[in-house]
Amino acid sequence: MLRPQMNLCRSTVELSNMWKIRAHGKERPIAVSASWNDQYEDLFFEEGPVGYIYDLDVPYEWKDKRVRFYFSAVNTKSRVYVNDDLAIFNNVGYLPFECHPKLKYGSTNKIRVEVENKLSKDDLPAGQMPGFERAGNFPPANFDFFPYGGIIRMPYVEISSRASVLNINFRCDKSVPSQKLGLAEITIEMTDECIGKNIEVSIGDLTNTKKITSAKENFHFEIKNARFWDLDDPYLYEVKVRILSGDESTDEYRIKTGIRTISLDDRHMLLNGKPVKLLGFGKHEEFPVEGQGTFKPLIVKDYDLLRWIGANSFRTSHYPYSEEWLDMADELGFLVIDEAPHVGLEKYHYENEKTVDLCVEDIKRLIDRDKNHPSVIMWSVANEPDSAHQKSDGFFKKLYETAKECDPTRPTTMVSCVPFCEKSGGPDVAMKHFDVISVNRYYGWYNHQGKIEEAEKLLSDDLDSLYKTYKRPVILTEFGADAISGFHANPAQMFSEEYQSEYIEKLFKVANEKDFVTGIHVWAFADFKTAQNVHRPLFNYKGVFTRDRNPKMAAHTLKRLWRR
Ligand code: GCB
Repeated sequence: MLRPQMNLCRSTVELSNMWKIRAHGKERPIAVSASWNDQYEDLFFEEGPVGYIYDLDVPYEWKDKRVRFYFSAVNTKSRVYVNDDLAIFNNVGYLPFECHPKLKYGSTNKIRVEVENKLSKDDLPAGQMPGFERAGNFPPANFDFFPYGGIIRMPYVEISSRASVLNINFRCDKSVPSQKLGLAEITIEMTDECIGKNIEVSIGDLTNTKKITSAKENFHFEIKNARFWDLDDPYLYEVKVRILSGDESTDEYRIKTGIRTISLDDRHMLLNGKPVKLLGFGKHEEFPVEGQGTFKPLIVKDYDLLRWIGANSFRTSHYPYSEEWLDMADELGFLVIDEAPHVGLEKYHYENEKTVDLCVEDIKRLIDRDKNHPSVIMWSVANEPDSAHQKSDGFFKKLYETAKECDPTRPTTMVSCVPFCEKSGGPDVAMKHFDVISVNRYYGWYNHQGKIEEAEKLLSDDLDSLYKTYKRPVILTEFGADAISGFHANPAQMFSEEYQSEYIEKLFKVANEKDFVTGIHVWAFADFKTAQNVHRPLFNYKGVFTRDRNPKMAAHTLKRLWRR
């Protein structure tokens, strides 16, 4: 699936006017792309179903066109109705879906999206298992961020010719950086109406044309003296596809992508054949008032702060972010670990056919959406599952294989916190399936509280033993400490800015000295909203920036450690 585009052959309408929300017997204006929770006080804990209403004028000229409704993300379950006819049901949050509803041309069409965001063990990210009501979070999230709901990302209507490009898959993993040789394999999927017409594909100044004989065509390009996408020179090539009928183009689609290779040796991740160390954060895509949504100034601001602090990477913890995030990473030269919305997985999910299928579908849809971004260097199929449970072995093997089938060109990981947050007890049984060993460790915070020196030793031994066991590159995907901005203590004590700063500096240095540690991500980039429980005074305060993006002491410390 391609996202909608405005170009010489396609028109795209952003459904960005105020929508109406129908909830609690009232109809009120509501903004998309943002969550409903913080827009009205009485919707803060709303789980739906609520109705989103939009009147769309559909010109008569669209009648002979391909009209596609594209929802960038709706959290979490939704049914789209057009003029009261069900057009699609979607149960995957954070990822796009599309439909081609029956329309009334030359008339106003009523769009209604029924959205439900009730946490349950059958949906992902997962709700808490029954039995946790007394001691658990409210809302009952089996994860540590606020379960925001609504049409969180922009919906579009795209109008194109019936002879249209449907998908583009760009691969360049066979390229040879040392010879500056770019080898690109481009697969184009099209509607059947394209068959018999011509297709023209170009990259840079190379162009190839052929007659379309099937709905899928492959192209190979050899780009001599290629300019490789790299952290210091994130050069993007334009790939342009045109469907031609005689001299006229009936459709066109352009993507910007980069030529680069990602590979591994037994200690490092290699970008264009050279070891690269990931320095950065796990973060969240959320902000006051908008909740989870696409707030473009925030994206710009966060990249500016990532640059300021000297980071080169981040993980889209714990769900896929807006596509705009990846566009910017491509353009600015950041490396992204792209994570599926799989947090809170446990035994129930491994044993239940429906949740297994849902996870497989998430992975396929994540990779389909993000496969052409050079910034995406690795897939993460889950964060902190109960990977000590025996059943997680087969489950994660399946997710690993799914990711590899969809994309053999990128490494795949699973982020483990075993043995610290396991439910089942015992060692991790699923990590062995993955290309990179990613672990979250909180020595000096959740265990050995307040004792940074002990934490240094424990972390060091732990990392060494992981490498000894797996002989693969290791990423410390999370370590961190809460600090409430303005809390100070001498000597450093938990929750003070001093403690967070000292903890991050000392543990960073421990991990940084080990050459098999190919990445170090601090948890977290900024403070964020989460569900209520006694450990969280309104927010998770592990950000090195406050929720409104002001630096804490630890941010200055990292800037000193990271800026080259
Ligand atoms: C973790 C989780 C993350 C939490 C963090 C914390 O291990 O992956 O979602 O927010 O710890 O602060 O406890």
